[in-house]
Amino acid sequence: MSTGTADAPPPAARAAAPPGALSPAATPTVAQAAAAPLGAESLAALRRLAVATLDANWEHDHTVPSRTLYPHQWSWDSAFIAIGLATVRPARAWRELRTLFAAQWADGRVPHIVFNRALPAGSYFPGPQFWRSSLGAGTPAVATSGIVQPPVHALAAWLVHRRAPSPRSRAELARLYPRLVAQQRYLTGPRDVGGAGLACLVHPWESGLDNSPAWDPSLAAVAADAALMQAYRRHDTAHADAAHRPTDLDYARYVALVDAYRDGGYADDGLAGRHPFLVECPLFNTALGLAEHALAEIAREVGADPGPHRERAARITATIVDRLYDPATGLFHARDLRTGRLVPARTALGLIPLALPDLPAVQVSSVLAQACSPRFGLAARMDRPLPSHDRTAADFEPLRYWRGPSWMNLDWLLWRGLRAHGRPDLAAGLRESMVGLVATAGCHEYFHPDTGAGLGSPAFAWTAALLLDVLADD
Ligand code: 2M8
Repeated sequence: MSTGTADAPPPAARAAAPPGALSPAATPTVAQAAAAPLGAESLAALRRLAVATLDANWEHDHTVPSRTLYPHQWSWDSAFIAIGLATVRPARAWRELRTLFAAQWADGRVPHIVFNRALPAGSYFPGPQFWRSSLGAGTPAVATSGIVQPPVHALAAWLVHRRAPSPRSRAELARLYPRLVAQQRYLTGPRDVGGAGLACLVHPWESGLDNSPAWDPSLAAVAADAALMQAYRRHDTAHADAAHRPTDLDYARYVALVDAYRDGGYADDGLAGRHPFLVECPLFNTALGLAEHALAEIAREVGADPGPHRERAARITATIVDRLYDPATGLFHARDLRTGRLVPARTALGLIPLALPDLPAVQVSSVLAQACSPRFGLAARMDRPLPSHDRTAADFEPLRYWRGPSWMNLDWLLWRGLRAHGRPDLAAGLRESMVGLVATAGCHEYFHPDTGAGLGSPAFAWTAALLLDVLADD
């Protein structure tokens, strides 16, 4: 989708709220949309659509990812949301981050869900009664989950400040800084199960790419507890097409993993000997490295020493290259700590280390070659959206979430990497594809990787937020 000259507002922007209500059949493909460039008026309409989506999802002190599917506060969603809010409602962006970090545990972990106590039990599964976060040590008064998500918050805080710098935003940064440092200390301390300096995930949900083929072999080794599953009802399949969501077997394993971690009081000591799912993820650890880069900037701004952050950032990048890069595929892969092996699946996770500004040239060029291959189809003029999984793989599924569909946050991370590594041509192509997706389908949770049709929740907050960020970067 080109964003060049003037024309009528895009179809999704003309549709009534909630945005993206067009039926997939009526939605032009990204390739078709590319033939009809967007002008200033259309771009303004798209911005209004995104702001309306964020406003509709605002809930007294945080933004919900989706009113139906995800009605509480999610950790990495809030970071992406804050980045977009900074372009239009900076005070709210800081509020978003403050609310999330008010739920930080004493050990530094930032929980992946902060539950809204005003919602009835059953509005999301697994809810507070299942997580029972008070079983953990040093937990906040509010109910939370006990696992984490990719630490994109330091980057978010830095970008929010840079977008709208003011004495107030400097004060917000200074207040958040020790909390962000504690978050890093948790992830590189108790969570460094492999002992090499990377964070280890104890649940696929911690990756944010819950259902990615990258987790299949490790998840297959987890005993599914069918009896446990029968005691609960899934919430997601009541609001989304079951064929697009993880299978019941996957869910039974997800629940068994939560059960195991919770019954150990969410403690991390001895995880190597007892926990059935332990992986190092390229995206999560890229976020860990990006956080140290951002913390170096924040430290400078608030009068702290940036040096240790720079050193840690360099070490994390070197360790990601050392442990997660496979020269045979030219991509990064997850490492299963229980088998000691790299997981063979070539997913979009393997492209994300490109977002690290200090990624060595060898890996930059091989990841770019893979990104531009038919597996992912990145180009200066994209004819299809970027998929979340290798589209030539036998287990590529265009409709099932994280197993093929296109996601705005993966695009955004890669877009930043392309700019950091001197590829404005490819960055522009990816940006146009992102804008084209929302222009044709609305602020959907994810998109069909061939047609660009909207899938999942139709009014999804990070899609709206990251669109605002890329549009503000004109
Ligand atoms: C999805 O994950 C939740 C569990 O955390 C779910 O499937 O119920 C993922 O897409 C995750 O990345 C995202 O943060 C969350 C809320 O948008 O939804």
